[in-house]
Amino acid sequence: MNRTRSLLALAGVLTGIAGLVTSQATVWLFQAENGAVSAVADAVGDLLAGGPAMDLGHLVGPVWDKRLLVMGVIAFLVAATAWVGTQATRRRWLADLVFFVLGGIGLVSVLRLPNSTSASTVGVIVGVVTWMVVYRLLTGPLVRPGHAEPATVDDTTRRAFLLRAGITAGAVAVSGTVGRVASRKRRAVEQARRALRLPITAGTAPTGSDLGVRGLTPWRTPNDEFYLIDTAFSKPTIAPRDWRLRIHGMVDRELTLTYDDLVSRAMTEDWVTLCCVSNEVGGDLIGNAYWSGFLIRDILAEAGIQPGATAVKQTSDDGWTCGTPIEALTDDRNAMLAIAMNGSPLPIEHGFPVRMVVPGLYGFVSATKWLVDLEVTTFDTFDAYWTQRGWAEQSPVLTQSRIEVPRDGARTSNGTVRIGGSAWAQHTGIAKVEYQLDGGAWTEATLGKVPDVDTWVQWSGNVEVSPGDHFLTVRATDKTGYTQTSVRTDVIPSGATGWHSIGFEAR
Ligand SMILES: Nc1nc2c(c(=O)[nH]1)N[C@H]1C(S)=C(S)[C@@H](COP(=O)(O)O)O[C@H]1N2
Ligand SMILES: [Mo]
Repeated sequence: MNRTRSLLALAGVLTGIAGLVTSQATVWLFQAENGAVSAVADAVGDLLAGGPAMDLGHLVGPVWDKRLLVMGVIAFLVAATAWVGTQATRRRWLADLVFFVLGGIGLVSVLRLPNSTSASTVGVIVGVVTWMVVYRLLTGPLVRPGHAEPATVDDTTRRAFLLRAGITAGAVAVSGTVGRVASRKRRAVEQARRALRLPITAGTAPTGSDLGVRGLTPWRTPNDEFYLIDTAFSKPTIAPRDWRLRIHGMVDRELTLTYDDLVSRAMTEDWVTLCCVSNEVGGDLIGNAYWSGFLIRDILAEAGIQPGATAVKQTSDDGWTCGTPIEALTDDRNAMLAIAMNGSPLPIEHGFPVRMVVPGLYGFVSATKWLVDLEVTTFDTFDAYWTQRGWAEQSPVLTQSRIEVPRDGARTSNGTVRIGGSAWAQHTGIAKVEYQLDGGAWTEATLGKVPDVDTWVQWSGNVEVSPGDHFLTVRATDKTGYTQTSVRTDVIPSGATGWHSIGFEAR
């Protein structure tokens, strides 16, 4: 009887540890910043710091402070789950309740930290599910269904319990190891990335590209604010020395390039605005950076494009594919194999060590991150990742504009109100932006300076408003003379059309 109680407590402890490990392994695997335990420790630390005379950091230093808190959180969890284990016979429902409450605390702690991603949330969920499953698995042999008393521990129950405990421990060790290895690999690649010494510059934004209107999105998008879109839940981590690019298909000479082969070439640097086809009218899946890389047309010329080829199929290290017309890669635009963004080697999330950047085309048909393979071919031989899923085969960027100031739903002063935003038609160029207050006449906006047609442009203007509700609409005209249609279309299959409008209240 007492022995059963200890086994039940042991089952609880193992359950607790299993959930902690799978949760943390998830966070490592997806390379997120915040694990639940560390986040709860932070939360407890903040609570204590606000409390009376409990400045642990003062006594033991900030690092130990955090370590003590983490150990405290783990100790508390282990004690709680041990106790939950002993309750398995009489109050089975209690376990799930405790798991949900602990999971809830974990979730809140994770979500309050600014740098948490969805992987931190997934980590908490994985932990709670692990608890629920392992708890049932381990306490199963120790409770007699329908009885308030534990099963007596005979050899059969003990063996069943030990077997299940062993399986659990093994699974936990494996998941912990996989997570560790993933995070170590990431750290190693991060280190190799930081150690790179490349002849790259951060570029200088043209004077007047930023119009100085408060609240406008900066003309240059800093790397850590650049939107992120990809299908890779766990980002590929490729050390430069392991990277190879194979160029094959309809070419005279197959090429395989190493990172050193690539960076020994003449570099091209250029401002290019990249945007996503999934960007809704007024959306923010767009960013502008100074890219450093190597002209794809030179590399394709080295391989020798055979007559009849129309497309280059790109494959990423994670298997993602897209197709780009040969023409866009060989005409006078700076389609490049980019290795740096705003003067730093590509961040891992943005495709380190090498990605494609093609001015004028949406990312899903051109901007392959973690690029490893280029096949010169024709469009009819393949369907790329998104094309298989109903999106277009070819997809040039559509002329668009958006209002950034004031924000939709904002309150402004009355009288003269500064307004502004961005407009883009990459590789075509913006000729004119117009805005319209409350459905009145169109007024031409002031445009910021741009280096060429491959970037977005800021626009600004003034409106005179009386107190009350107003709405503001914007439209752009590109350098072909085309003015944005007001007809709203869905983003699928090849990008949204329509004018961006916002409402605001002047007081
Ligand atoms: N390997 C890979 N590359 C990819 C994608 C992807 O899912 N996998 N998404 C593309 C899409 S849809 C866009 S819009 C851009 C986004 O690039 P960013 O995340 O650096 O902003 O990358 C493109 N390259
Ligand atoms: Mo995209």
